[in-house]
Amino acid sequence: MSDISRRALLGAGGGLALASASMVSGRVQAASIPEAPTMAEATTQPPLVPTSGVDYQPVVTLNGWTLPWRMNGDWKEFHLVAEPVVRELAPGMNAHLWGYNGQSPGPTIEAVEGDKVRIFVTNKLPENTAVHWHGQILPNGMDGVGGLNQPHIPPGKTFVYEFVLRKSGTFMYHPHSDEMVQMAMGMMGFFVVHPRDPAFRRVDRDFVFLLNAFDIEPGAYVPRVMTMLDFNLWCWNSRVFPGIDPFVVAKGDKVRIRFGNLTMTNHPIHMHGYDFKVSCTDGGWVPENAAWPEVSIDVAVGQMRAFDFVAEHEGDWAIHCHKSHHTMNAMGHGVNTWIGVDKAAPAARIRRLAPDYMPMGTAGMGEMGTMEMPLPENTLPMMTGWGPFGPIEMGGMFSVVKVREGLAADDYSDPGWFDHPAGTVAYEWTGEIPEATRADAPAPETANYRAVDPRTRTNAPASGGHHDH
Ligand SMILES: [Cu+2]
Repeated sequence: MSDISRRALLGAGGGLALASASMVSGRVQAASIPEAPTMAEATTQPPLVPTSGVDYQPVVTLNGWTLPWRMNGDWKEFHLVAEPVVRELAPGMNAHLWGYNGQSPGPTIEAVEGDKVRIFVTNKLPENTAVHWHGQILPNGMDGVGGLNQPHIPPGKTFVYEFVLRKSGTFMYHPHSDEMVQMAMGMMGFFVVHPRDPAFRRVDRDFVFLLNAFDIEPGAYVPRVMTMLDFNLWCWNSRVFPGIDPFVVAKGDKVRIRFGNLTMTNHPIHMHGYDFKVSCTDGGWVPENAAWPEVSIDVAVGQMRAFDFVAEHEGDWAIHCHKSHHTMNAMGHGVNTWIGVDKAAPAARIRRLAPDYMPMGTAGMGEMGTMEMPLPENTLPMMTGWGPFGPIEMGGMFSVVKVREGLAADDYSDPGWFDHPAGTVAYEWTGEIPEATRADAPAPETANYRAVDPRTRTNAPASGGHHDH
């Protein structure tokens, strides 16, 4: 059976499935390896609440899942399988990627400060791999740089990583073998270590995701792996808007959002409606009295950031990368700028040859948000998505923080669109619009300002636009 049909079988019934240990190839005795769970869904899965050991608030992996573990004596054991996967980037587009345990990114590894972790990594890729545990303080031989700290893991083999989690915080894992190709193919995952003290910096909702990017030509399925900067699909956890799930929180919750950047450029992540405090990086916790207030936080390549806020303001608040081409899906860069150009005459002539021809772009590109243009198979519109008031005209790294009164603590289901209180939505002005005052005209008698001429630094009287020298 192919990997995909086997996964489809295991995934029958949806969600989590457990591969029996006998399916694991490699030299390690099957009886000593924990099961390798696999995931069939690209939607956000429920967090795994610990039922023994230290209590913590588990993280919610955006459009992802948490890797189940087993205790073996005092070792917490996990099993990652590096393998080809099919990932839905958004409904209507599947990408043929490499990942872990059925998805890209891989499942989130979650444990507690002081835990002894044993992580089995089985390589089902057609080439070598190795796993680096980004940000962890560990023995040099466990750091996962193929060739430097360990032999690369050949196809078909399983290696074991063992280390003690020396500090709590926000970490990730990714390959350190043929790294450029393997990350361009989607191999990465989140790694959260909770504090030993359950009360330390505790929040009510804790979301995690990785920023990644692919370069997939319209109509294609496999990313171009030699692309350096000009990626065309800007993802959160290998999803693009409108495929990215909302961040659902209850009014009054303490909320943490953590993300790591494994793309090849920086991303200023901006959240509307709130200011927040940067609380943690991949280097550790930011002391509370030193945390900067922000509304956008730039995350450089290879960095992780976490920010905290109290969800006081109800509503549907946009959260997105502030690079505007990162909230677009695959687009042609060779498109001319036509703003202000009258294309009526040439359009009429082109239509004699191509009756469906539509001139576009003379008033901006927003019209693409409403258009259902024929696209190549397996291709997403450049901008799309509908809200309660019309097209949202977004793609890529965009989602919505949905803050609602009275949600149950474990309820992460989409509550639908915000029901605005009467009189709180921007509205159309239908009255008279007076002519704007021109710079050289006298200010109206009702003016409650006065003009200052920067060239003479004299203060002009409110009644006039000229000055005495
Ligand atoms: Cu960006």
